[in-house]
This record gives sequence, structure tokens and C-alpha cells, in this order.
Amino acid sequence: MTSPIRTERHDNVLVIISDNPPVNALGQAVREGLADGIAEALADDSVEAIVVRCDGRTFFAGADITEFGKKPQGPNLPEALDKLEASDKPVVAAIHGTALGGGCEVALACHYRVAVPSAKIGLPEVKLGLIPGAAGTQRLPRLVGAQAALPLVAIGDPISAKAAKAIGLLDAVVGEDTLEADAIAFARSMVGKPVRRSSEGTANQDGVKNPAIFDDFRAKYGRKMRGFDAPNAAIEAVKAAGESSYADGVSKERELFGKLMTGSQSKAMRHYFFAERAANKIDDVPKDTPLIAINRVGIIGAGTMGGGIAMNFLSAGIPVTILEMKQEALDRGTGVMRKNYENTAKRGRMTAEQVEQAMGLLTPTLEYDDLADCDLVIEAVFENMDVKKQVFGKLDEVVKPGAILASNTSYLDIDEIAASTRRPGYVVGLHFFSPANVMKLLEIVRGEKTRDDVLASSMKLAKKIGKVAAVSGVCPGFIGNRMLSKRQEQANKLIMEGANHWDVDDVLLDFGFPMGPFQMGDLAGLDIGWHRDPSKVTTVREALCAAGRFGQKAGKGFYDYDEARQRTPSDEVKHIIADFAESAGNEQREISKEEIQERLLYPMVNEGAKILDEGMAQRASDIDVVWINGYGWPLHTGGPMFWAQEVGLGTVISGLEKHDLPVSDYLRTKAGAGNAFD
Ligand code: 3H9
Repeated sequence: MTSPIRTERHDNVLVIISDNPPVNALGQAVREGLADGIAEALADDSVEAIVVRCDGRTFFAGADITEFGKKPQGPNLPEALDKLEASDKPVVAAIHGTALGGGCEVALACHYRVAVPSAKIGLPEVKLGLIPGAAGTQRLPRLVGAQAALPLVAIGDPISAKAAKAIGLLDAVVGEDTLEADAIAFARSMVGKPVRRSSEGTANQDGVKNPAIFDDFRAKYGRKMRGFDAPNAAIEAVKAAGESSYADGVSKERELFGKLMTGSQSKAMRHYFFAERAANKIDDVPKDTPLIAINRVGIIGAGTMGGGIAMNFLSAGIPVTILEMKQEALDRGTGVMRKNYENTAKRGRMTAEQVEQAMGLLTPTLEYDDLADCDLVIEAVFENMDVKKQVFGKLDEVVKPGAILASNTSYLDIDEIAASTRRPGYVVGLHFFSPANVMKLLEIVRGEKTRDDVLASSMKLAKKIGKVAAVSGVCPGFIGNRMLSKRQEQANKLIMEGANHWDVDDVLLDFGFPMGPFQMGDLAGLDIGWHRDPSKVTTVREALCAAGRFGQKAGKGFYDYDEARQRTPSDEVKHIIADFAESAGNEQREISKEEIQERLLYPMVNEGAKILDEGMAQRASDIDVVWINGYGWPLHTGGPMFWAQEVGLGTVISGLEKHDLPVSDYLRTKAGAGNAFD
């Protein structure tokens, strides 16, 4: 097998080049080739400087994640990098694309780093439940200081070349098209000068002089890091970089890395990494399916949902025509969009110019005819089949042939909607989650007649607007809401049997969800779908609405809310629930946290199994993607289906049986056949 690494001589400079598509992951053959390349350069007296670069779309994007959990083969990365750094001949990393994780560590072990303006650099290991394991936590703070290193190591978001230059992570930003030549020239300019090794840097002393930076960091990012082990380990490693010798710091990093690598969180998060990518693939849609170009999007409805959906496209530079029935609603909707953008700008995440750019791409209209030229139209109108059918009938008349017609319905039958047009093949469900400009998930609902090119184009578009997509078949509630309804059913029953609603919420918070079912109801508004007749009370929810407890927006719902939106349980609600339970003749009992968790989560797994059995999801990991991105299922547990496997499908079945809950045949079959869904 030919090595993915080759070397090229440019007079006195040896260029070590990796060509390992798609992302130059640092697998065994790459590490071996890299070690050989370094040895070649060091052994040859006529080589005076070294450049490390990659072919293809990116610099090394990190260790090869597919090798994790397997027996290590070939030279290990830390040792290869130590040899590289020990060189007396200057070594320059020439970066394009993304230098991530182990790739960033290669760059850190080089004496100098140059990059093109479009490059991104970072240590995203925390997103895989890890910390850098090839001395990244030790070299980076010594080079740029603990303060600058902390977010890179503990939060894991990559930074631009410009930002990297500003903190001293890069030595130069070079021409977009002249990377190799510029890197060689840079390397030559360093010949004869003493090399600068990151491991010998002293910038890390900022954390020793001012240890408060660690506490401040924890305070700032506490919420984001809640429940995750890796960010704390990352902070510990960066701290050790200031307090210990380089060798001791590296040992500390090894110890922390090893613990995380064998732990359950990283296993789950690595599962998720591949799950997200797998969800992008539709098994029976060929990879080379021609795509429908989407240059203009139409949105019907400028309410919260329609406006949020529109913002996704505007932010991605795609013009949007937004339709409302009345001028007043149109003005209100576009006003809210502008305000949302302006708030983002206030928080420094957008410039005023970008706000104007985005809003400049918006065309508000009251006329269906103005949607004629759109390549995709998404309706976000009232959830009612007759209304949807009317809208689609109208779209069928006015929108050009070949355009995609999408519904944002969260549970209605896409096939029935499609049948109201003469082009059902072009109809698809694009289910965005509220707030649609923030939530990552896009459920793509595949109708019986949805064409391959419509699906493939929807997938591609999802990526373009920064969404994580998963395909669902047509069934009530699709993947996400169908499973949610099982959880809600149990939540409602639990409070009738004696569980406090705040205990039900707290069990899910402890599990790692950002909120529980009753908090979620309060946030969404308890009056959604309410018949608005206070004298007609048949459920707790109706009773709360009748008492004006509409949720957070009213300052009261299941909880009372203060001005900071902090919740406190309310006596009024306690009585309402108790009255309901009594009139239903429900016996009240103490319900353990264990029972609450089992009854909330196991029925979801069972429903997920049914969804798989019916072919409504392509794979179990797609269900994990839906729940992690659409409903706040904690990433560090890998999603409901992965989590169930870790708990043991047999345990899930016994739990369901213990609580007299149904168990699907599919779940039983999978439990009996190796405890694995996929
Ligand atoms: C690490 O480095 C630990 C060290 O500190 C320790 C050393 C001792 N490995 O995302 P895409 C595959 S941890 C294996 O769709 P994009 C991916 O599965 C690592 N495979 O492309 C997909 O395969 P397929 C730290 C990888 O252009 C294909 O490549 N690094 C890896 O949207 C294309 O990927 C990271 O966490 C990998 N490292 O985005 C970076 N990376 O086609 C992880 C990708 O079969 N990678 N694949 O589905 C990324 O963030 C994105 O892939 C990247 C490109 C931004 C690079």
C-alpha cells in the first residue's frame, strides 16, 4: 500500500505532504509516514528547514476517530510530534481548511505556523468527550497563555486564522492561493536562527499570576459545560500547564485523556459524531442524484415559526419572499425578524452591516403570485389539514414547475397534503423546531411520492443553513413528536398518581435535559390549542388555562415565575392537580425518582423501536440525532436509542413490564439479538 505521506524537495526545504482524503485524519499510515518524513529531513544535512502541509480540502482534521477504542497500531502521535519539535531545523506548518484536534497539535509541535485567511484552527476534542491527547493542552497555553487557551481547549469551537494570529497561535496569515510557496519562504527565513518550541513557551504564567481566570471561566461557561466531564478535565489540564513542568503537564494530560477515552461519555459522543454524518445519507437515494438549485425561497406565514424559518435562509445569503394575508401581520412579522437580528448584533454576534444585508434579502408580500419564481416554498400556517390543503392547492397553481413545495407541519399527513397538488413528487415535509432560527434540527419528512432529487436537495439545503437533518417517514408526529407524546403521557399520569410535577421535571434535569415536560409546557404556552372556554375543564392543562395560568408569558403556568424567569412551585397548581386526581379516584402514593425516570424514558425507547420496525426512521442513530438536536436529550448519553443499548435493552424491557407498560415485539427481538438496534 502506498503511504499517504510523500516528501518533496524545494532546494534546502523538505516539504512533508499528507494526502489522506477526505479530511487527512491522522490514522496509523499517516502517523507512520509523518514519522518517516521527519526522520528523512533530520538525517539529510542538505535539508535546512521543513514544511508540513496537506493536499485536498484540509490540513489534518484530527486523530482518526474510527481508530478510537481499538488496539493502537504504529507510532503514536505524541512521540512523533516530540521528535518533530525536537528538530534543530525550523519546521513550519502550512495550514488550509481546518487544523483540528490532533491536526492542531501537529501545528503546535511545529516551530512556526502559517495559514491561509479562510483556515480554521481548534481543539474540538471536548465535543467527542475528550481532551487533546498529543500535548495540545500543554503546548497551547505555553504558546498563547491560559486565558486564550481555555475556550479553545474546554469549549472546542475553532477560531479563524485572523483570531489565531491575534492570540499568537499563528505566526503569519499568507496568501489564499500561495500557501506552499509562502510557507517555504517563511521556513527559509528562519534558517540559522534558534527555533522556537511551543513546549518551552512561558505565556502560561498568566494563569499562575491570576488564578481567578479559571474560576471566571467556569462561572461564564458553567451552564454550557453542565453534565459533561471533558470540559472540567480540559480546565484541569490547562491549569496544570501553568503549575507543572512540561513533562509533568504531559503526564497529567495523558492521565485525564486515558480516563475520558475509556469512559461512557466519550463513547456516547463518538457515537453521535458518526450518527450525525450517517443521518445525512439516505440509503436508497443515489449519491449522485442531481440537485435542484435553490436560489430563492418562499415562506407562507410571517408568525414566530415562518419568521424564524425565513431567518435561516437570509442568514445564509438566500433571498426570501415572505407571504402574509394582512399587511399588519406582515409588518409585525418582518419587524420581529429585524429585532431578532438587531439583538444578535447587540450581543456582538453580527455586525450592523450584516443585519442590513440579511434584511435586504427579504421581500414581504401579500400576493401568492409573488411566489411564482421561488425554487422552494415552505408553508408555516395554522396546523389544520383543510387550511394546509388550501395553501398547497394555491401553490400548485402559482409556483413554477420543478419547485419544491414543503410543509412545516409537526404532525399532519404529508401524503394527504401532497395529494392536494398535481405534483406530489415535489412535496416534502420540512419540520423546523422552535425557535426555528436557533434550533439545530430539521426533520425532513419523506412522503410516499417524494422524489429523490427533492430529498437530496432538502438534505443539501439543511447543511447550507447550518441545520442537522434527519429523515422521517410519514406517521403522526414523525420521529420526534411521536416519541415525545409517550413521555408526556407518562408525565401526566405520574402527577395524577402522586408525583410532584417539579420532581418529574427535576428527574429530567438531573438526567441532563435543559428542562422537564412541565417547564417545556410553560415555555411553549399552555394555551396552545386551548378551546378558550374557561367553563369547559377536562384536563389539568385546561384548568390551568381557565385560571389564567398560560405559562411563562403570563408569569404563571405549572410554576410561578419571577422577573428573572426563575420558577417556584405554586400552591394553586398543587391544589388543581390534587382535585383532578381525587375526582378521578386516583390513589396517591410516593413515587421514586427511579420510577419517574423509567416511566418517562423507557416508553420513548419502545416507541423508537416501533418507529424503526415500521421503517419510519432509517436507523436507530437517526432517532438519536433527532432527540439530541430537537429536544435537548443530553449529548453525553448518546441519544435515546444508544442510551437504551448502554442501559441494556433487557433492562428497558423489564422496566416497562414492571410498570405495566407495553413492549414492542421489535424491542424484544433486538434485545434477544445482541442488544443492538443498528
Ligand atoms: C483528536 O484529534 C484526539 C487527539 O487530540 C489525540 C491524539 C492522540 N476521523 O464532517 P464531514 C469523516 S480527536 C475519522 O462530513 P465536512 C466523516 O465521518 C479528533 N473520520 O465533512 C465523514 O465520513 P463519511 C478531533 C473523520 O466537510 C467524512 O470524514 N477532530 C474524521 O462537513 C467527511 O466529514 C475532530 O473532532 C476524523 N477525525 O467537515 C474533527 N473527521 O463521508 C472532526 C471527519 O463516511 N471532523 N471524518 O460520512 C470535523 O469536524 C469535520 O469532519 C470537518 C469537515 C470540519 C473536518
